[in-house]
Amino acid sequence: VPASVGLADFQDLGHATDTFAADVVAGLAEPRKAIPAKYFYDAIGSRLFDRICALREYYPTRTEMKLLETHRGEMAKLIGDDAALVEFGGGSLAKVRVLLDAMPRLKSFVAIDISRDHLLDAATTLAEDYPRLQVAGVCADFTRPVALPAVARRRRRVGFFPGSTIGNFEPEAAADFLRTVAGDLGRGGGLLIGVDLVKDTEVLERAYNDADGITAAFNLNLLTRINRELCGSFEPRYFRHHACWNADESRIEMHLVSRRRQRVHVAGRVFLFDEGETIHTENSYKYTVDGFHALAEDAGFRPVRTWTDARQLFSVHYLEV
Ligand code: AVI
Repeated sequence: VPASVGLADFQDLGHATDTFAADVVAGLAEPRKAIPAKYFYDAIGSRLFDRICALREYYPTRTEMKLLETHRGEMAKLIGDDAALVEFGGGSLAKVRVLLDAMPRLKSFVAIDISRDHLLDAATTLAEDYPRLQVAGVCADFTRPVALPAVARRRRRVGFFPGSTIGNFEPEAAADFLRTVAGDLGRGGGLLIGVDLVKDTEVLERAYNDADGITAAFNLNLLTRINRELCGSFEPRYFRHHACWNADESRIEMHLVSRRRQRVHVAGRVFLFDEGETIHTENSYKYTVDGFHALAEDAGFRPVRTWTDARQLFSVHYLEV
């Protein structure tokens, strides 16, 4: 059975694994060990992330969903039926359904994601549920420029980047990414983007330290992935999850803390850990509305409309190239 059954197009640009070994080895060799957060999302990590999104403590998903549901009429008008909608890092593609339900005349949708099987499943199910929509999938690292498939050519393009994934980039990388997206979309294009807001420390820290330990499992799964794919010898039980708010940098940091002094093999190399030493696995930057507008403008976008909830937990922005 071809990979693309039910889909108008499916392309795998092969970005998923080609830099994993090099990035992990380089990151563990740093004086402050760090691994890029994009490597959380193997098949297991993607499923754990879907469970995070359903957690009581993890307010971003629910709040953004509510904003999409409340304002989808206005969003649909800004996107326009003639556009090709392009989702960056769509994961389970649950959120875009809210927009698609409000846009029965939309013709084409492209989902770009790094997790191949997860993308294939989600895009195929979406194509079955929206038979009049041409659905294409591109398995790619969306931080690199992506040549969009035929269904998105010769159309105005509007990007959809929900979930505050922009917060997982360093601010400079976020601006670079937005510039790349502006290039993918082209003149006249738009971008609907979800951005988590700065707020009370307790609310923030609870969202990354859930009582069921799903976020801890998500963080620790990185070690299991390294063991499987890079001949690693991590003992996940000798590490613990740690997440805290860094007010100076306006970000939640996630770390894996070594519970003891230990040595670990990865891809033929040996790495030493002191007790209490950490691997910095993720930053999740939080913005103010003004701070995000400044970033978007710096990257060549014009903020057109911003929606926030009553508690000012989360924001969704429509920007134009
Ligand atoms: C995908 N990204 C926006 C999530 C976040 O909140 O930064 C990833 C995540 N990490 C821990 N929980 C969720």
